Amino acid sequence: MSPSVLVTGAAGQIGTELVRVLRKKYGTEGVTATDKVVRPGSGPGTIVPLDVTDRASVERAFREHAIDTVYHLAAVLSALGEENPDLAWDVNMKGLKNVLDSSAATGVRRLFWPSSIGVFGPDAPKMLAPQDAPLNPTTMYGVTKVAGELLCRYYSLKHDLDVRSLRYPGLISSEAKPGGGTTDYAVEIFYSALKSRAYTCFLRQDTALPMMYMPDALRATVQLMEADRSSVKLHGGYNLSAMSFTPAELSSEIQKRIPGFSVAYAPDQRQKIADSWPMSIDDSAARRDWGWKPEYDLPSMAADMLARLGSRLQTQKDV
Ligand code: NAD
Ligand code: AKB
Repeated sequence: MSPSVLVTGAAGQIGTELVRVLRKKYGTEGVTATDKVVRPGSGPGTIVPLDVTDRASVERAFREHAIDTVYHLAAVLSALGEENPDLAWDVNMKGLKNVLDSSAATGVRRLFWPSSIGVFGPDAPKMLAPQDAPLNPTTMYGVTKVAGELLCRYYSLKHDLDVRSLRYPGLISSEAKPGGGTTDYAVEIFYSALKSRAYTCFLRQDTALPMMYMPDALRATVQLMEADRSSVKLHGGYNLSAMSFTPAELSSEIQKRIPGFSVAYAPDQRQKIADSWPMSIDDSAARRDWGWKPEYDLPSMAADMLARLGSRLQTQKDV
């Protein structure tokens, strides 16, 4: 029997694409997409309003739609979280606890909640940060992700709730723009390359960070959620990796395909966040436990992004 799914934060970068994937698998009726902000004409189709900081509304939505599987994506990302730490705490922590409590109260069986490379701080190894590296983040976003991982683990031990989680790297997508993150430059740069042949990057040219193309992230998410329960050993957050690159390396990959594209560098407050994160992470636990393997590297991601975004920009005026 198909699960009855609810997605929070469905109008965001991941939600826009994940809802489409889930609706293809389980049917439109089987997937209730929700978000606080419902912008007409954007997102993955029908979205119903739901503010995750409102516990009663969350529990009501789970009951109304007889939900058994939740993808809880609503959050405030790293850069916005440093500008507004109270909002980050409220949405990321209160929102997650409301979703966990409502899940336990209504009999939700399985919950996906994304963690992030933001769990790591300056004391984690810079190269191939391991699954069990020290988690001492220096951003409010990272604090909420570490506390969130612990909370997810606690609820999976205390209740019969099967919580699954991935520490996503920075995600690159041709479909929906990111909002409020430190890795957003790696998406913005493609829009600028195609629209104006020039980009000013808010990170230094030598800032290496772990990144992933959205099709790989969607595949990992579905693969983890469909894995046999006995193979999922971690309920806090699996390290997940595909590629690592610097702004200079990404720029030169784009320049191979768009000669004349120029990049300037004007690092801002996001540089400090990027400097606190590892350059690459070790995802051998995900590979071992449920068979994770990425498909895209830097050249294949850049080629696909330019092709897909290029054709969207030609056909849709408001992109
Ligand atoms: P996003 O910022 O694009 O989308 C988040 C969505 O949450 C937005 O549509 C926003 O309207 C919604 N939202 C905010 N406050 C809300 C509230 N109170 N109630 C309901 N909805 C609310 O983020 P994303 O990139 O889609 O990220 C989704 C999840 O994945 C987050 O937990 C994020 O931390 C995690 N993640 C993302 C990345 C990435 O590179 N995109 C990397 C690592 C982890
Ligand atoms: C951000 O930059 O905040 C996100 C993330 C890596 O969690 N993209």
